[in-house]
Amino acid sequence: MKKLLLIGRVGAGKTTLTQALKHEKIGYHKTQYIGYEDWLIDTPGEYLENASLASAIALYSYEADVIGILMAADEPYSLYPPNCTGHVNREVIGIITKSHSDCGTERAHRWLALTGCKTIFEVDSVTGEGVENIIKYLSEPQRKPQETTKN
Ligand SMILES: Nc1nc2c(ncn2[C@@H]2O[C@H](COP(=O)(O)OP(=O)(O)OP(=O)(O)O)[C@@H](O)[C@H]2O)c(=O)[nH]1
Ligand SMILES: [Mg+2]
Repeated sequence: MKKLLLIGRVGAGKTTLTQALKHEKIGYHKTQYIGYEDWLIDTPGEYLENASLASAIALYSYEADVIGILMAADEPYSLYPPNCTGHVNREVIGIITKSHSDCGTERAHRWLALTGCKTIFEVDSVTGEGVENIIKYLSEPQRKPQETTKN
């Protein structure tokens, strides 16, 4: 499995997605510190929301193969600056959680696409909908960086 680092604002659904990906019982658990287990790294939302903690996310990204940036379908605004994936030297995927939400996923899709994410998943971690697509993606071999040609 590729190792996945999950980031997103408080309540975006990182821990619930972690539980769903590991086929664990879904239950609320506030993340107080960065949880590093097997192929998943769960982070507290405060690390994304607070500039003084954000550098820890950058450090942990070096431990991961893929960075998953989460956005709940009902989030009122995006925390991610446009083209921010360009700063990351790892594959970055977008994950829309709470996809059952009345708000729909279209707006979250647009915001995640704006960050530069080419691959975007939609999940509902509570019902399990869409979660297998992420597991399948993580099970596939790592994409190799494109070879550069010499002139
Ligand atoms: N229906 C539904 N509820 C969700 C989903 N993801 C998260 N939730 C709910 O949203 C709340 C917050 O989810 P968490 O997984 O704790 O969020 P988090 O991103 O880990 O939050 P922090 O640890 O505070 O950063 C919980 O009550 C979850 O049950 C989802 O995909 N569908
Ligand atoms: Mg959490």
